[in-house]
Amino acid sequence: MAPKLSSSLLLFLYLLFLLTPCYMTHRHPLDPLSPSEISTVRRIVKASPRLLSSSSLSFQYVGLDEPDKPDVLSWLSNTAARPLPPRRALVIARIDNETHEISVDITNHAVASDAVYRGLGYPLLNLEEQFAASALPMNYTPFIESVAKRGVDMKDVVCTTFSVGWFGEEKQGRRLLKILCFLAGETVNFYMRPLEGITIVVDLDVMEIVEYEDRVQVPVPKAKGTDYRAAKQRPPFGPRTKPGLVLQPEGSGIDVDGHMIRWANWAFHLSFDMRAGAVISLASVYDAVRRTRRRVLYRGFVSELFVPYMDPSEEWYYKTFFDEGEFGLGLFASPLEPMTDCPANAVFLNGYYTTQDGKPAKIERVFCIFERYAGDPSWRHTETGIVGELITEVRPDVSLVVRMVSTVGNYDYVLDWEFKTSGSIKFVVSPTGILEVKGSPYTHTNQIVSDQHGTLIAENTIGVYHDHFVTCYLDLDIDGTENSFVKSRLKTVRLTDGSSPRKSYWTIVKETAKTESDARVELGSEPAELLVVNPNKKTRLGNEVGYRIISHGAPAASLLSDDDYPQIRASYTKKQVWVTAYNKSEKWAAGLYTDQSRGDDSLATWSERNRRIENADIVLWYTAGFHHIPYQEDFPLMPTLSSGFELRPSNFFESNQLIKTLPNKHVNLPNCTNS
Ligand SMILES: *[C@@H]1O[C@H](CO)[C@@H](O)[C@H](O)[C@H]1NC(C)=O
Ligand SMILES: *[C@@H]1O[C@H](CO)[C@@H](O)[C@H](O)[C@H]1NC(C)=O
Ligand SMILES: *[C@@H]1O[C@H](CO)[C@@H](O)[C@H](O)[C@H]1NC(C)=O
Ligand SMILES: [Cu+2]
Repeated sequence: MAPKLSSSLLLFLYLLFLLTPCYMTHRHPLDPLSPSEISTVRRIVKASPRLLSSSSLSFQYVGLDEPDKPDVLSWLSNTAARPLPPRRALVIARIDNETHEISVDITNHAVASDAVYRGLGYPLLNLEEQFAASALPMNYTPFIESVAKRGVDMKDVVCTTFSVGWFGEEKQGRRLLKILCFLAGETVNFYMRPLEGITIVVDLDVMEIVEYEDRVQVPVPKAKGTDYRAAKQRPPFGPRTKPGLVLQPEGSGIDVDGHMIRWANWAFHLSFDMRAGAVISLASVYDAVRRTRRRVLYRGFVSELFVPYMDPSEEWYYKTFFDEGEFGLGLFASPLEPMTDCPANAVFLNGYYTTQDGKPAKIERVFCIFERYAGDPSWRHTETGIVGELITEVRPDVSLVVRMVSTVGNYDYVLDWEFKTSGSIKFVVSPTGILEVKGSPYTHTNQIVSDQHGTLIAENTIGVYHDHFVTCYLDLDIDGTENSFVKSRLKTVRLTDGSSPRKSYWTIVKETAKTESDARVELGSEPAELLVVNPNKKTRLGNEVGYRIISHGAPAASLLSDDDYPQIRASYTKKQVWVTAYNKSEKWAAGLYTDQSRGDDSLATWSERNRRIENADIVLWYTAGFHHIPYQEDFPLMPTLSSGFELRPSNFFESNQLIKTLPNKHVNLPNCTNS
């Protein structure tokens, strides 16, 4: 819990920073808050007169309150002459059991506004309150008795926190968390050893256990075979591969200038946010024919990650997590390991989040950026049709990857944004890490008579069915802000008049979405291509310039019934594609206050307004989904599984950009010695 504030000290600090000059170290209006800005925000908030009389203050979210889009764009068009737009921070804090939305003007050292949020749902959970909550069972007598009853050692018990969800309660109650405990001991993979049957509920505002139940006793799965550390492995070992290395004899092609990244024909801004993780802004691609940079993506980031489990029992029904809105993809980002998380040629950047007490905290190597050449061609042709000549032209496919890994408890999500020289932007999410499993009396499938809501993946271990829905926010600005969403439907035409030996062919029928209701798409329901075009800009041949979105991986939509509570909270997961009118405050697909939310602030409800989206500033939302049926190979830790999409230029360039990309010279590798 937050300490009591000393008002005289704060008044002193307040006066002190009024006298301190403001140093502008930022070069870009979208730069994330620096550690010193986070400290400044903390001082300003703590010194605000309204807070001097309060007894508790806990920071839940602090991030850049980005300048309005027109201000960013006008700054961009004239960076030399203009100062940066004012720097502002959005602070979401809990003060005396209330949620406050505080806008802090960093440039002028002032609280610009402070409003109590009285709507539904609660802010992002902070790390410190989760640590505090998960320590509570250790001194809670009924729990100690439950552990003893299971014949296991208290010193091996590890507890973690889980959001409680919302299941139809009419009155908004308290800020609660559930605690689940596991057994470590001979293994570090405690997630594979749940102490099933115990329900512990903590009230975060008083930091006390308010509900406790020990309902059923289930065998705790054994530790054998669960540890994944190399040092713990015994023969027979797995497949062997020879070591390999990336060599770039002419050095790196990546130019990192503050938060601006330039590489080949791409330039973009990369920022870190404690909720969203990586935020890509102002991605533009150089067009060699037009000799100009062309805007593609104003902003792209993961907006929400919904993970509902499919076991309705007392101990499991509530497991319907919003990993981003409740826990924070940035807050749970893992420092990347050089040489394994990222190749040898990667450059690394740090990120900063804000602690419960408002102080900056660093995540080392939160992003890696690397040039990828995986030995694949980007295009090729062999020509044998010309007498006396054999022509073969091949170009390597080299791209730039921005990577982050978010480890939200048991799962790790590898999140990649990849920029290709062809003009494509790819997004790939690859879950790996540890399944959430249920302890079970069963050791063989022949004992199972009823639906276990999962797969027996090891003795006494059920890998429970679940989904992962990763929703991306894509504010595309193709060659400008005004864009349209076009569905090119492929339609079979029957020929019956005998005009051709053929009986059928397909052609396309283009439909431009007029309003938001025209742009809710369930992928796979019909053959179609989905494009964002700029109807005001045409190629030399008269086609509208655009990008299309291509699914990589089977599209998945939620299978829960519409009236199920988790589905009401994540109703947008019934469609994979939505298009909304741009609105600066509509960023989080499951709402700004996701913890215990009820779906009233969500992508689907915004879309209900049915705003005009033709030739307008629009945002495309794409959900990459996985229905995860666990298999034995997911034990004791699952290998990566990938899904995502590609944004691919479509009548954007006059022709294939890569024909005029000259092949690299063959590189003579220097003699390598093993010294
Ligand atoms: C916050 O709420 C709890 C009950 O949930 C209460 O005990 C406590 O006194 C409240 N604190 C303040 C400052 O109102
Ligand atoms: C922008 O979005 C917010 C949140 O949905 C809403 O309250 C507000 O009215 C919207 N503004 C406009 C101009 O539509
Ligand atoms: C090393 O390079 C020299 C020429 O520079 C060459 O003659 C020799 O064969 C190379 N050695 C190996 C092991 O490739
Ligand atoms: Cu999964």
